[in-house]
Amino acid sequence: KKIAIVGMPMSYGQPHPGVALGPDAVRHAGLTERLRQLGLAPEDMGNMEIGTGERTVDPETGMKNLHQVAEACEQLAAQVDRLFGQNFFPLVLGGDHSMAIGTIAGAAKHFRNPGILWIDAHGDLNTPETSPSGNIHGMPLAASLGLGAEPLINLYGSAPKIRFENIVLIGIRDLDEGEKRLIRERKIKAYTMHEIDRAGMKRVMEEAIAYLRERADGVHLSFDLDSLDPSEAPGVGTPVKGGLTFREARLAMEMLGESGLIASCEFVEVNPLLDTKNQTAGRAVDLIAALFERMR
Ligand code: DIR
Ligand code: MN
Ligand code: MN
Ligand code: MN
Repeated sequence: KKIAIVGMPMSYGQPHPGVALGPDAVRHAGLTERLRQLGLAPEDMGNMEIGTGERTVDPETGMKNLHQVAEACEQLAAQVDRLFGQNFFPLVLGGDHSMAIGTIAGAAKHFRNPGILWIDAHGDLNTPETSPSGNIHGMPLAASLGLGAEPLINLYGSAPKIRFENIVLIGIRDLDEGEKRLIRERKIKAYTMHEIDRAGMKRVMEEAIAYLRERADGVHLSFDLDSLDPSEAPGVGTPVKGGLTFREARLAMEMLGESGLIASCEFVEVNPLLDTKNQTAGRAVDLIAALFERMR
């Protein structure tokens, strides 16, 4: 399958300037060259166009830039849908994580039972009611499950896009109260850093892959670079200590590639203005290469 690279310069889901430059930072770190060295011939579709409207806060819900995010995600969903239709493997570069609402909406059209592997320091399971910040990058997984504001959950098809039992979270270590409650009540499969430390990444990935293989007919990988430890990936808006080592993350990508389970992916939250020497984009390239190297 041919890889299609799509840049999504989304920044409306969070407050830090610079995350819209993420896709180009990853290109500058040598993405297409690395994939070509693996014998692949990726096609770069360029960046999506994002509105430039001013930032807003909904007075009733506290949600920030709701309509700007919804509109951009709708466009991305259509692009991902189109690429699947043309038999591409979509590789989407972010941009803040609110974009996942669009990627998942587009990908979900192509599977009866879509699955999600969500690798992140955060759960991104907030709703407008539980969000402490109003930032939509803390809500995309909830929205894909059908929880949250109407314009997000019914975007590019009606809610829900995925089922609670078809998602796995890995690397989480910073959850808000409402997110903890949701994970507990809906029995969401989640591996925190504590569990990765105890069982090891190999075991965690074996379990996650077996779990998703049993349930889903196609899995989307949503990789937030803040899942890595900030010492390896400082260029993110919300770094959290105690994260994945590069080696753990690379092993996860290699095992996923070998599994043949992944149908689409996104690597998000790279912010070159918060980075040192573009190293976070560099790690993104390394991890993308590790995923595809084992896929053939
Ligand atoms: C926090 C931070 N849970 C929120 N979320 C982040 O604002 O909802 N997600 N940083 O990536
Ligand atoms: Mn995230
Ligand atoms: Mn995160
Ligand atoms: Mn985020």
